[in-house]
Amino acid sequence: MNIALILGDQLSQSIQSLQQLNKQSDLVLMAEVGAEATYVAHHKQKIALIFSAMRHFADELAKQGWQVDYHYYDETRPQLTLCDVLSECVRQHKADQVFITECGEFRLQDEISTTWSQRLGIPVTLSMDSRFLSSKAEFAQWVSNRKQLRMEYFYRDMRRKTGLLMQDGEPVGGQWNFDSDNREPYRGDPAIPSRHTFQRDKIDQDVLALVDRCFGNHPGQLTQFNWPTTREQALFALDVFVNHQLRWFGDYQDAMKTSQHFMFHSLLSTSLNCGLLTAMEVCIAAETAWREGNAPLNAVEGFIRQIIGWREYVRGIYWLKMPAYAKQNFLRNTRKLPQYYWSGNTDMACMSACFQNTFEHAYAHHIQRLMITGNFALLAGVDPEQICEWYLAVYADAYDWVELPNTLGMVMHADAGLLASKPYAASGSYIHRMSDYCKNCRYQVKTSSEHDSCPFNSLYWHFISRHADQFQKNPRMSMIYRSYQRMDDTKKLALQNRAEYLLEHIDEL
Ligand code: FAD
Ligand code: DLZ
Ligand code: SF4
Repeated sequence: MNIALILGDQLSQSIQSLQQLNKQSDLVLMAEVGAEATYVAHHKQKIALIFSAMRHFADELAKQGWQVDYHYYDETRPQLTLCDVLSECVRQHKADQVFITECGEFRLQDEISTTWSQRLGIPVTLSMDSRFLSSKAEFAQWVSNRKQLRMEYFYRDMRRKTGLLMQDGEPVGGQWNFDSDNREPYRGDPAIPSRHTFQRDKIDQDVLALVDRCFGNHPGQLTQFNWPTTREQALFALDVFVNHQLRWFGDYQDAMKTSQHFMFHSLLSTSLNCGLLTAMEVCIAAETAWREGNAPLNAVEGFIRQIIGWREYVRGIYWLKMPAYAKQNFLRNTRKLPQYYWSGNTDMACMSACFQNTFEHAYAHHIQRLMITGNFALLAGVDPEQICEWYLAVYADAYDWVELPNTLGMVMHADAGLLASKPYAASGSYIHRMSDYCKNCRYQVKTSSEHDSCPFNSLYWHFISRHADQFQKNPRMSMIYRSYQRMDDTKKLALQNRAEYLLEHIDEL
């Protein structure tokens, strides 16, 4: 008998390990284990999502005639690892071979490929994860042909490969990228559609109770849990997004508004990343909306770019550069992560709004992650490992392959610009322009060095000044360095004093 171990983020009918089994004679194993649920302090909703989606997927397989051995979380043995459960299963069934689809995180992939076969005493065959459009080998090949890595060129190749938004070998609309039409601030119109509430079945309810009981010390709340936990629900969420929100996605992709946690974003990353949806079907649904006149090209192109461009690109970089990538710290940052990242308690209204979203929903949209909580960590010089751990823990869509390049590379610039040619550092003016947060804040966004000035302002100039060696020759930053050089010395000193005061009292903001 052969066993296929299907992991919590491999919940796809097309998963490779399933194709290698014989339905009549072989066995599918799925296991809820403490080791995976606690290797970082995952948000309660993330654990609930994975356990519930795993249970639903196992039921689906069983209904299709697969023999499934499902290991429920064992409250009496919270330390169990996947390999512990697998070895019990191998022993019990006297299995000949184990099939596993390569996993998303280096941590586990490395452990499986270097130790499991020996530990189990039978061959463990790892197969490629064909759910991604670009395999690790194809990405490495793509990189080897270029002097400079740019996501935009990779994205164009993915458009050619998939045929998405292409006509006769050319991009539809005559250009590859419509970003210049996107990124408006939001002024209250059009109305943001409210999010659909999913009915919770017995499986969901059991899992929510289990997580509440066993992972009560993990961050976040369960009360607003509303993630799709079945493929059917995920397809419904895709349909609602494509037909009711996608048309505004491009225009308001970067906009933020108090109490509007989701804006016009899709919330599909959790379903994509655990396997309930495939990247291609999501993109085809978006393309169809454009072809049928239900969404404009700028929105659809922008959305598809995030998936076949950024999502595939960061995965490529991750596998190309791991494990050394995780240790990079180009800016030599060492500051401890301020305590409000875990408690949510801060007077900075923008940060507080993002923390609220994060803890209530295990979600924040891209600009909240990049330009608020990420930007602050960059300006404050937080140790990349600590901020990476935070992002991996608190978002329901977080897996190392996608979280690490986004945080360490895009946000913290710790990879010396491999992912982003300039740091995404910004002062309070950017936040003021793209949101309404500042009007409810105890800090003043218009000033920089007063006792109540917006912390982002002086910290921004402190960042610019302290990293002049790394960035002043960067052509994309030359304008900002010229502005800084033109600033008079009294102003520079006042900014410096305010920033240093803030850094000394960073936990109290
Ligand atoms: P939408 O805004 O609706 O975008 C559509 C889809 O595009 C997303 O579902 C996602 O699959 C993809 N996408 C968009 N941007 C990116 C990106 N930069 N990288 C990869 N895929 C992207 N995304 C994750 O899926 N998991 C993570 O752990 C994660 N960590 C992040 C950490 C930081 C610091 C930052 C700045 C970004 C991170 N992202 C991560 C990317 C992005 O923020 C999320 O994919 C997005 O917010 C998910 O919400 P959504 O489904 O509503 O996305
Ligand atoms: C994230 C997660 C959690 C919380 N729990 C489990 C689990 O109990 N069993 C399982 O198979 N997978 C889980 N996962 C997802 C894995 O951590 C994920 O497959 C690896 O990190 C590789 O991407
Ligand atoms: Fe954030 Fe500064 Fe605006 Fe307050 S004033 S919300 S801290 S940007």
